[in-house]
Amino acid sequence: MRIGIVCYPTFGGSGVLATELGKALADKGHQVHFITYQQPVRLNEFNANIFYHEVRVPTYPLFDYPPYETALASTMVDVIINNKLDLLHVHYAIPHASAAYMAKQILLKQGISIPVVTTLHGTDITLVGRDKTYAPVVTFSINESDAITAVSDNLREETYKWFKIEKEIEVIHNFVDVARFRRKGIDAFRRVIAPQGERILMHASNFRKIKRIEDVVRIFGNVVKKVPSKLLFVGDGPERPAAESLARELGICDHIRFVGKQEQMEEIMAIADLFLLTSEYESFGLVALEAMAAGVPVISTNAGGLPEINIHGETGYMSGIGDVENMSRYAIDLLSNQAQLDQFKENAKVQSDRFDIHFIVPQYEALYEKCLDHIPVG
Ligand code: GMT
Repeated sequence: MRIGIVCYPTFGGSGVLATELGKALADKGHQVHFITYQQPVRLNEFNANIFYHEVRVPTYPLFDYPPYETALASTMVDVIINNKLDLLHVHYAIPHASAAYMAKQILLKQGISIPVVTTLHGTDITLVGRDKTYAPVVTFSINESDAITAVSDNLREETYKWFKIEKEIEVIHNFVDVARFRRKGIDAFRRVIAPQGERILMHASNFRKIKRIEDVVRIFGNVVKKVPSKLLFVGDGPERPAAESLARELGICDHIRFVGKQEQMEEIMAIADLFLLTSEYESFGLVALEAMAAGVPVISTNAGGLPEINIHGETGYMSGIGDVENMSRYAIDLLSNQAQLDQFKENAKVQSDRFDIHFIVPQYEALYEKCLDHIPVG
């Protein structure tokens, strides 16, 4: 198949998932065309089946807001025609689903019929999409997609709850390339972070409010009093200054490292003992799954789709949103009991196997086939 993939090229989970999906499809012999405004961060290796088309948004003094959606729809039309694409798969509804609808209508006028698959990822539904400024367009363009997928049961329910969706939403859970994440931590790297053999806790995200990273700092503040440990913050975003000043206030700065945005997550995850995800909402929590694949237990909230991946008392623990004391207790107990920690590490790996790339990517391929069967040849 010749597949167009539209996504955000950034470190966010939707872009990561879309890029990994495109790479996996290319490995299976499909021709994959990424259409984005920048090279996706995880698109970092050569593959003869992968093509990248940059969306250029020319500016003009009149434009306070350059019309990205128009540029995207036009680029979609151009790429679809010139590369004879069979199908367009857009990740994150805003504005990708409505741009795809526009492109589809333009192509229909030229006798070309292309199915559009929209994958909902989370905040496009639960946060941004629900805002009434966007909701009518989001509802319309989701309904106009030929197939709709959500990355968790929870996100599917949320979508039906907040939007008037007339079609079936199929759940295709996020995935991880287990083989890539299953590696031994580099000792030299571990020694740099934890020179005295301290435990290593980790959090990785875009540091937005929804992640509640101050809770991560507070949990670590409690843990470090009882267990010699270090905290690695991976990623960056608006809440970083607040986290830093809280760490200073609690007098734990020397034990915390902010390592910024990282591409090789598998290398970083491999040195961690425990992953903390304190979000107010996660449709899925791809980063937690990647941690599990690396054999790292997860202490998380029980928000959104997190209970679909983190098994309480087996792969980690879950608590209510903001329940710092409980999450701290769980972390201290687990890090103080080597046998239990080892068992949880194993359980985390076993659980991540259920979401391995080799099980999930065929689900997308089957959906594409189904869409192509239903579309009349133009
Ligand atoms: O987590 C974020 O804020 C980034 C966001 C995105 O769309 O890039 O992630 C969402 O999609 C991921 C991949 O499907 C999910 O694993 C995340 O849980 C989801 N984030 C939220 O729902 C907050």
